[in-house]
Amino acid sequence: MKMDKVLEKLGIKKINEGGSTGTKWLKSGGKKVESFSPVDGKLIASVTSSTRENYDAIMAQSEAAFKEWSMWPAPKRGEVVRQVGEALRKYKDPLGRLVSYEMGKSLQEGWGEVQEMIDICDLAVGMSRQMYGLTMHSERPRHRMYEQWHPLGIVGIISSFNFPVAVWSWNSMIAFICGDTCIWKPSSKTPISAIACQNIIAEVFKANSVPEGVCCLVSGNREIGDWMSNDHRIPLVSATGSTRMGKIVGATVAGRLGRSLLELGGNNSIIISQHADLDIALLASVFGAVGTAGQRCTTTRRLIIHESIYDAFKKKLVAAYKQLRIGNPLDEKNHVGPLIDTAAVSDYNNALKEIKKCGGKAVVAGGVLTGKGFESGCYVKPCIYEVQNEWQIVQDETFAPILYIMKYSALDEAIAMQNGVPQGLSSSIMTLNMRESETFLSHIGSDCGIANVNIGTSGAEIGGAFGGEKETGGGRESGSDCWKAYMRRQTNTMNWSNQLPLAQGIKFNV
Ligand code: UN1
Repeated sequence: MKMDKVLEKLGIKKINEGGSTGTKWLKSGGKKVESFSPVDGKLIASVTSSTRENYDAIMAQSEAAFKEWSMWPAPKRGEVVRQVGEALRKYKDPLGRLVSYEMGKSLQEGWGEVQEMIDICDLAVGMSRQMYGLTMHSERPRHRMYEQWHPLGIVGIISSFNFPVAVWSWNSMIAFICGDTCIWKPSSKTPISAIACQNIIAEVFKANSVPEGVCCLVSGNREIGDWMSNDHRIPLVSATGSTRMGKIVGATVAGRLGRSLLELGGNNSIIISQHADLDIALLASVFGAVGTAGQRCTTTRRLIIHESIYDAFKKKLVAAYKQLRIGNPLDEKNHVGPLIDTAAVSDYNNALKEIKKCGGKAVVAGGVLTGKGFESGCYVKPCIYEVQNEWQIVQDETFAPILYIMKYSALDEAIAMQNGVPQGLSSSIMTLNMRESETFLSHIGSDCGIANVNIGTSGAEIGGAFGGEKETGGGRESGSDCWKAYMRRQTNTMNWSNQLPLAQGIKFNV
């Protein structure tokens, strides 16, 4: 399908207003942001940034909508989300293509991202009938104690470029069934994919007469993130992106004692034991390191390989990297697309310089690709370097396909290396030895939010809670009881006796 057709199908115009309350776009005199594709450097379309005036109008509409929406029974809200899932199935092909073109990930991964949205809709529909509270036994006679979960209000969502549509859906679909309204600030690097989502939502919301203001979009730069973080009308800000951004959002929201849900940087490793199935280990490592051109928070950045298989595995890696096809991600033959922009290419180059300075040895050398098909200047070679875990460059997350490899001799040493970074998102071990895998999964094993056995570090399913510890921010999106993050808990005690017995046996008579 030609990109013009894709854009037309998704209702994208040449210039789009960036602020919406659900089905209505707000006129804005704000700055025009142009979205260029990293695939071929061409302009996709433009979006007009939301002004402060737009933002306040959207917030007011969202507050009004919350009053009505939160009164809809949860299963009815779930029915709307079910229809969003249906609409996403209908638009999976064009939306996946747009994500691939605007962000640069392979078409398979673009479709995969939309599939992740469909999956979260399905999870949310089921959850809309299962948001249980507990009843407790009171210590006082003829008293009933129970807890209820109430909607929170407006949920602010700040999402990053690398999953331009899925991350929003993990938050919004769950927030919707909880009775919350949402205000979404997408990455200014991928604003068109967000407009497309809003158009899909509008179709469903119109058909169901969902109050205007339940699903809002505010496009623009960092300033909007600041407005949201400082805004006491937003009880919960969910932010996905860099640790640097998360520290600012987290501190600002905490400063007003609001809640934040942070899903930040990762520095994920795979331990490859001498007891591993090396074919599985190889595929998982290569997909984990080069998938999305190394721009997932779950990307495999480090391989910690047992000394007895180190050389053999290194050979396999080199051979596999030779097979990688880099190029237009919309061409299904290609494995690796471009980085998001030339600023990301600079970060990649700076990291390579730093690795060399530290004495890192190239196993597969990196470099920027030029020539036919690479005119956007965003294509780089996936590369592999032998390094030391404690080097600062290895401790940092560089959002690029740079894979670090290291040797170990004993499992506890490997686990210490895996844990010896500031981030704590995803981790895995490749082993067929049960003592090793159980050690890795125990509390003396991986310190990450995600720990896998014989699976790579990326590609988590929405059924499990997603997020990590330490500088990854501690938040969890999706997964079993994720709805609790989008609601407030209330404890209720009812006295149906004809006395007032006090708790803890306290006597008080007047
Ligand atoms: C991210 O990069 O922010 O586990 C999310 C994965 C995907 C999500 C990545 N399900 O790789």
